[in-house]
Amino acid sequence: MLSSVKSLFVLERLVSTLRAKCLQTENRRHMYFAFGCFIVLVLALLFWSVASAQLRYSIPEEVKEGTVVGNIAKDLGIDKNILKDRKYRIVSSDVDPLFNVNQNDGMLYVSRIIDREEVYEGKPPKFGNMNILIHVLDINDNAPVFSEKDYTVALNENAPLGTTVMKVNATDLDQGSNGEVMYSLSNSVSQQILNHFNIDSLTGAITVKGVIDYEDKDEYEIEIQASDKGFAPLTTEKSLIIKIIDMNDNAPEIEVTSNSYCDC
Ligand SMILES: [Ca+2]
Ligand SMILES: [Ca+2]
Ligand SMILES: [Ca+2]
Ligand SMILES: [Ca+2]
Repeated sequence: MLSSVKSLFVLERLVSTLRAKCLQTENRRHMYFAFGCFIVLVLALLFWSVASAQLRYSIPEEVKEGTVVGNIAKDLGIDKNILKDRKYRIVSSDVDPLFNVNQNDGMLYVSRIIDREEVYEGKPPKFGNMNILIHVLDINDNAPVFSEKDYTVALNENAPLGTTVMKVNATDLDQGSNGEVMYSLSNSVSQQILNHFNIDSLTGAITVKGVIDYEDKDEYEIEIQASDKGFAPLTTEKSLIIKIIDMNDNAPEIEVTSNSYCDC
């Protein structure tokens, strides 16, 4: 594919040479006809060559400005002076382009920090008539985000074991394991909470694990956390408040007081 781009430049030179020779010959009419056919053929070939040419590179997101993406001149197999002579440059629909070509050294550079989560849907930049496909590799730069700012829920005392109290949800913008979320109770929660509640690491469902007694405790505040599965996981914590509803589960207690009275 890249050799076709190189041939583009060779063919251009060949056309120039032939044209010069044609002008010198006496039988110009026939030569012009042959030359015309040749031009059509060459243009078709050029069009095909350019249309099919494509460069591909990969870089991680968030690399600093000035990072080298690739050596365009070398990868096209052309002299970097040609890039300069023909004023090849990156064409982008973006007002603030992500990449630039240095016409002196033929290298493609990062113009500004690239956030994969921001530019993933962007159009590929063009170089002359060529698309350059630059795959921006994900890094784990987003922590999970809970769907709610605060979580508060009411729960009847004596709720059966296994009752789902609430289901929390968090999402993560990163890709693959960097964006997969798992839930847990925070390391800081008390033994009392661990005895009474459980969280499903996959679904975020919080369930009753022990006997809930309003007379024992009427409110729980549980720190839950969502972590991604990145190599260096990122974690977000959130409070869940569970208000226990009193049920009529205690019979009145009759207190009998005996008073001694003497009417004597
Ligand atoms: Ca990012
Ligand atoms: Ca990312
Ligand atoms: Ca992440
Ligand atoms: Ca009770």
